[in-house]
Amino acid sequence: MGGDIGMMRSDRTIPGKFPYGVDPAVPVAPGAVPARCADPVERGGMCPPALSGTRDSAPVMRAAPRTRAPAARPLLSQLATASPGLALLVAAWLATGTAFAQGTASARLPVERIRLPPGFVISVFADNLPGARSLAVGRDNVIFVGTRGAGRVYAVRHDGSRATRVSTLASGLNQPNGVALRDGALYVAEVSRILRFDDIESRLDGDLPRPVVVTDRFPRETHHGWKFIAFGPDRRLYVPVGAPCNICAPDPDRHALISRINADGGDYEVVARGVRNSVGFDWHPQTGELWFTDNGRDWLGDDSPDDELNHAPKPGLHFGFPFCHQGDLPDPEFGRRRACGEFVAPVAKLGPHVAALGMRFYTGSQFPAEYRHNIFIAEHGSWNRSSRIGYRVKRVVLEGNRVARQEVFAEGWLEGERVWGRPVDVATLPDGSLLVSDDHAGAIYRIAWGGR
Ligand SMILES: [Ca+2]
Repeated sequence: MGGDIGMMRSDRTIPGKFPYGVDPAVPVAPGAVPARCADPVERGGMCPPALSGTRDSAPVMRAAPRTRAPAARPLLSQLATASPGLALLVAAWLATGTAFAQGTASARLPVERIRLPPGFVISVFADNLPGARSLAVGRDNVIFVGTRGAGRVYAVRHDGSRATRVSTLASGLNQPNGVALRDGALYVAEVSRILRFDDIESRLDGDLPRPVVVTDRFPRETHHGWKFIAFGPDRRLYVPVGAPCNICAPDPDRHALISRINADGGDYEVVARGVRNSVGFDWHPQTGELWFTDNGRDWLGDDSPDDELNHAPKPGLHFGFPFCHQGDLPDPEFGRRRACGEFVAPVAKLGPHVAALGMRFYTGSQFPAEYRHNIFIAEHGSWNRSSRIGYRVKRVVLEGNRVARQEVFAEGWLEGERVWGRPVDVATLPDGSLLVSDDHAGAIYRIAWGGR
């Protein structure tokens, strides 16, 4: 279906400075709470820890673990008066403490506490990546990494087992969550724009390319406005647009959908409707069909509805939002208008509030044969459940287009109610090892098969 998003905006150079700043064409509303924190759903690692709702009539939730920095800070001004040198030292220590919460020092990320199936090993692949979210694996040992509130896009060069150099390609962007590669160019999704950095992989060591705006016609709402993007087997760019709310009935051609556009921004088309907020999708390596995760609505209790794994074998399907959740749960408000039977049910219920985000088919050959073409799903973890859930990587085993089973593959970022990491995306390296990004610790992990 056509739409005004399809208007071509190629080759317009963005004003602003790259790689160290840009004047976004779409400014954030003045005085607004930083977008990453205004929307409590799937919040990034750098929001305030208090978990009371900001948008919904929310019960007060358990606070996230505090860093030691806030409590100690008032001492600093006293110290600065008494002993400026000591105050500097303490300030440095506090900075380190904050960094632990948001991630810089790999020595302090306790990856040895992550539990994996026997034979697998996990290590810190990269750190010092505040807000690390979506991953795009480039050629020549480069990984591109999007963020949300950090506003940055990183390039991580590596030696196959860990990062050797990290650079910031762009900063000051509006929730640049999505990254995708095609024909040597990097595409970056902000809230309403898609940017393109030409020849990025061959220009990392020289003059970085200035990005051009592929399109700036996506909706500007920041609620669920951050985007995962990926190129499909049809070489078109798939761009989701989340519902601008927890629960509402928005224009079905503008929100709560997955769209696709040509690489030049043209021919906007809605591929799937009734999708509340998908932050991860992939195509089956054999069928070429689209599979995607979708985040369930909030405030229907601790145990419902489930997040979803969906299968879209053809365009034009409707997956239920806002009328029906998890395939069989009518919405208390919108469920009277349409029946669950009118919509495509998920192929798997993934659990309530787990925040299922990045998902990829495993196409490597390093892991044991039974992992081939499984789906790995990154669970960012709950923000408003009285007992936390998620914060792990799940494995989904398929038999044809049916889900045979799902099981936890990697867990340990959640310890009791304490959280030290939040998986966002997964990606397979050419050697078949699996990367997992973490926007809370600001890190990327690598999971490899050690054989045992
Ligand atoms: Ca659904």
